[in-house]
Amino acid sequence: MLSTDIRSHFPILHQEINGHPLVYLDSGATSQKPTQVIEAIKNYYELENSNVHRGVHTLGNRATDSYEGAREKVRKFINATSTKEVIFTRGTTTSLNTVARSYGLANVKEGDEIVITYMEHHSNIIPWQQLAKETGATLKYIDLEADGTLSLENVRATITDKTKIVSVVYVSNVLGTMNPIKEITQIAHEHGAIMVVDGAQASPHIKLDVQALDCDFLAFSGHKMCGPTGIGVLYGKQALLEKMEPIEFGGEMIDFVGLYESTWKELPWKFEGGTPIIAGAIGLGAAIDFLEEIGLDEIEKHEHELAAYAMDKMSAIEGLTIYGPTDPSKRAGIITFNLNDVHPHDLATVLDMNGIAVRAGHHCAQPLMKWLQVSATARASFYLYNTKEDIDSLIAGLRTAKEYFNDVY
Ligand code: 7TS
Repeated sequence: MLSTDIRSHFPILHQEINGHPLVYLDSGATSQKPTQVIEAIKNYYELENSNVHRGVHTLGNRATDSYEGAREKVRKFINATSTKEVIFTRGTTTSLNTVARSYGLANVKEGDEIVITYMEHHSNIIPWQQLAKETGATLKYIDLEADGTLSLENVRATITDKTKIVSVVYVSNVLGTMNPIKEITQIAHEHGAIMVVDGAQASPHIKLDVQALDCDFLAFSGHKMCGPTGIGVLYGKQALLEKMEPIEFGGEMIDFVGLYESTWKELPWKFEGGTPIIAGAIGLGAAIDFLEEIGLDEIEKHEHELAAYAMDKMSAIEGLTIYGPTDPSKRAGIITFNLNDVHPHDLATVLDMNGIAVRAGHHCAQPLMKWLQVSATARASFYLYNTKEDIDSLIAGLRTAKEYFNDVY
């Protein structure tokens, strides 16, 4: 387990909610922010605030250095070969839409196939639905195994020579399933398709290496990995990005503007129209420093231990159903569950009365809810600052809720 000292870096955790110490188990929605990130953003606004890439005055140069410095931190974090492959976006949603609108519209035509899975977040479904509608392509879903994992047989059975794009979540935000991205990428490539990875729930928890995965695009968000909201990343292989058109046009992304024709800046800036998310990128850079100092391997190990501990304790609660892989080593620190017939919103409300924050609802994964044959679930998601005591509080909260609802349901 990681040291509980880590909690001292997160000011928000040291407060009471409804008369109880806060137990934050909703990092899957967004993580809390350490002082290092808050300070980096404050430092930028207090000492460097200026627009970037204008190169005349000192503050502008400082801001540019910090912004581009953050890009280099991201490059190293995901092991991209060049900063040309690292585009700052608003988050995973924007990154995935950029691939669909730019690469997708130029390369997908009627009769082609786009392949995703039943466990995707809406952000990795709707851009492809729209692309399929506009181009006449077919959207296909890879089916899941009963325990919510993907089998490579099903992957092979779904991807064909007509497939142009395969887009799969690395870690499911509902089931916690960790998917075999490297193997799926290989299968996609054997059929001449490109591989897009939704890394929103992976980047906070596991070491990413785009060269080892060989994926063509990777999308993730800063706010789930200790960084601020409003910043995310689209990684893309340089050869593909070079051929792609921007989807936003205006200042910052241009080289030359004439009356009727314009040319674009080189990568990565041609995809960053308008004043960029400077403070956000700097905050994300600080978050990466923070995570790397602790070590992604250590963080992953910590979460596996918490998940195993929680699953063991939760399985002992009669009437509690856990969805997803039963083997904790096959899942990240995300546990989705229902308690008897109690509506997850009611359950989350009672837990909140006890200071415990969990998410309830469809988790932006309605096709997966349909696959699970439920309308909603409750979800506890862990991060590096959670402890076994947090899990004990959850278990106690669940037992209280069970008693409370015994009379109601
Ligand atoms: N993909 C996955 C797997 C996600 O979990 C999320 C956000 C997104 C994409 C979208 O990320 P965004 O930063 O662009 O919004 N997931 C959740 C969640 O599980 N609860 O709240 C947000």
